[in-house]
Amino acid sequence: MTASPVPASLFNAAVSVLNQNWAGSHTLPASGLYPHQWSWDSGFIALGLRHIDPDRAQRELESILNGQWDDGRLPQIIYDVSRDDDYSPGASFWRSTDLPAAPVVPTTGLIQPPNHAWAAWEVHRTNPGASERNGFLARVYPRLVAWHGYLAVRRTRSGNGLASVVHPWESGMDNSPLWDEALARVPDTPQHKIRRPDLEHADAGERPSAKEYGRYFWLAEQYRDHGCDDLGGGDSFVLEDPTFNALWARSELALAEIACAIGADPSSHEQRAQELTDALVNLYDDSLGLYVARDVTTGSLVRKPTISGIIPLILPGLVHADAVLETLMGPGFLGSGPYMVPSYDMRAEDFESGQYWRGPAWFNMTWLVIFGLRVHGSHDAEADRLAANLQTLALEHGFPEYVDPATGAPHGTRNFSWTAALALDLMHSAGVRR
Ligand code: 2M8
Repeated sequence: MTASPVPASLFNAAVSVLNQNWAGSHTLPASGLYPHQWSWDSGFIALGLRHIDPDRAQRELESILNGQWDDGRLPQIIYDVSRDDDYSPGASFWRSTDLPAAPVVPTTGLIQPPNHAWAAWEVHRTNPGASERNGFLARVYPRLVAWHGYLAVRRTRSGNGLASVVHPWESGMDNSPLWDEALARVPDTPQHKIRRPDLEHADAGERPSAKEYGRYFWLAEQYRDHGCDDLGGGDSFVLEDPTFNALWARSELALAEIACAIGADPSSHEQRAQELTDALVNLYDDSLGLYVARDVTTGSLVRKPTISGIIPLILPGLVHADAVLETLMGPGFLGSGPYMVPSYDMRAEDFESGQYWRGPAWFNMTWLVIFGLRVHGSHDAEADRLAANLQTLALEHGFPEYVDPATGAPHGTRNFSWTAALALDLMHSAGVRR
């Protein structure tokens, strides 16, 4: 299926979404459902902002870096305390400012996938002269190095070099089928009384269930009550996720570029990018033909065919690239010609076309797949078709959070920032070989 050609008004409409969601120093993912700053959202948003206002793209990234903890972590969320009742868990749940290692701005203790160094490099490349004049790369480089250092020191739990997530929220794909088995071992009875302001902005059938929320809060409480120190309290859910680690590797490649640009030594970044790319073989599932998660607690692979297992295509030199490309083009993902890439194999028994991370197509994931196809110089026509569909669906449906892959019907919230930002990016980079 190919959607109709992109109307010229896409640019203005996307810019207007990003302007409406601009909060002075950063962009809200969506002003109702997500009223704070989210970490990997800011990375994706900066990729679009750079085309309309490179200074603002820099501010977006420097704003999330202002939430950095002393141990180097970049938090999942930086809170706007004036809106603490509008999202749960809020700043009053985490009480991060009581912890000596946390910054003065209130944040969560959890993290999200590390796409920031990659975004910083792309922001710089859009207008290198202006970026150099205001010292952008030199300012962000040490902070980004510290962020990756946190992952290497605190989050490599299994000895294979890959980072683990200790909460589904950390993957960015909150209720992905990859987490079902491990979550089933987690109690759904937290101390905290759960409020669901999210349900005022999105249909309950499109959000995680009450039971899932019980488990999310239980895990978050454990982590918080152990001082978010990664030493205890983060052991009930420890998984290695392909997308998280692929973004880390891609961001190490970007750090190598940044190091060169500011006269630093790129070799440690090149080496880590290679090590991470190589270590992904630990997550490869031959029978599914893609990467899966690994449960570090049990040592076993979680054999579910999700979009997370396709995203490592963003890396050059990937040993299993050909097999993953075949899976991507096969019947579970793009074979039946969906508008965008589904988040879960469309043939799976529990595939649900409108249920959050359990089937719908997301704009950031489709953007990453398009990037991956271009990295491997493969299936150019398919990359172009996906890029056209992404832009058309974004505009037609008011920049939805996600869509039904087969029909294109919109789901989740609207005026969603990364949808607008990535549509803008594709307008500017369509056809560009990476
Ligand atoms: C969603 O996650 C938040 C928790 O972080 C939520 O469900 O409330 C995910 O889609 C995540 O990837 C995204 O960063 C966040 C904000 O857009 O929303």
